[in-house]
Amino acid sequence: MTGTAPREGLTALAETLDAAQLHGAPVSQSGAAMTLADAYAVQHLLVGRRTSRGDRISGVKLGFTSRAKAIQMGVDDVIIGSVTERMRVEDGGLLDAAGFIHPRIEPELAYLIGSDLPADADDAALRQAVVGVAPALEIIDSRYLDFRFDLEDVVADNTSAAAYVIGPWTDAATAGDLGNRGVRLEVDGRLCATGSTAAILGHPDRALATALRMSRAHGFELRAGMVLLAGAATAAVPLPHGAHVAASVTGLGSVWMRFGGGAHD
Ligand code: OOG
Ligand code: MG
Repeated sequence: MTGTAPREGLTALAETLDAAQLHGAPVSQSGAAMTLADAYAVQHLLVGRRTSRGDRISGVKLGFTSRAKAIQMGVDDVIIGSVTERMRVEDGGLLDAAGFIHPRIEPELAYLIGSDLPADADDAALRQAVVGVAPALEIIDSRYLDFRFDLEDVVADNTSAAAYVIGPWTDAATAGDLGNRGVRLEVDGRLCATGSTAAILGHPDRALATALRMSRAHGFELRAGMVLLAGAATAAVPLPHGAHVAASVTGLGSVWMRFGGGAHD
C-alpha cells in the first residue's frame, strides 16, 4: 500500500491500538506502508478515543530527541505525541501496573506552558510562555509485540506514551541555563542510567522550537497549563513490577514513583 491509506484502514488501526492498550495485549506491527501523515491521523484518532471516554489532553511529548534513544530503538526522526490527564501520576505516587505490556522508564525534562499559544506564535513567544521547568519520568509501553516498530508505527501508537510523573516545578526565570545538567535514573536505589540534558537536541530548550514546529505540522495545540516533555536524556530501562523509580536533574531536584498493585498483588 502506498500513498494515503483509506480512512477506514486508519480508523481500524486506531481501534486495534486502543484495544491493545485497554487489554494490555500487544499487537503485530501494522505491516502497512503508511505515510507519516497517515500515522499522525491514526494517532489523533487513537487519542480521540481516549478523550471521548472522558480523558483530557494535558500536554505534548517529543520522542527520539537524544541519540541514546534513537540508537536504542533504531528510529532517527523526532516524533511528537500527546499525554493525557489519566496518564499523570503524582510525584511519589503509585502507578497501577495493571494493563501494562512491557513498560520502560525514561528520565526527562518537562516545561510548563503558562499561556495559550496563538496559531502564529513564534519561537520567542513560546519561550516566553514557558513558566516552569521540572525533572520528569516518562513511562513508555509500546503496544507492538517485542517493543519493535518503524517510524510510522510508533507515531500511530501515540509514541508509546503510557504515563508520566512531574517533579517540583522551578520558575523558568530563575532556573538558569539548562543546557548541561546531570541526569540520573535510579531503580530500587540502583543507578541505571546517567546522562546530561545536553543529550536532548544539543540543548533541551531546543525542544520548544521543535515542539512548536511539529505541533503546526501535525495538528497539535499548545495551551495554558500543558506540559511539554522534551524527550529522554538516556536510553529507556525496563520498569519491573514493584519498582521504586527516581530521576534527578542537577539543580532542579528529583521526581519519583512506585510501580505496582494491579493483578500481581
Ligand atoms: C518511543 C518514545 C520515545 C523518548 O523520550 O525518546 C520517547 C519509544 O521509544 O517507544 O518517548
Ligand atoms: Mg519519552
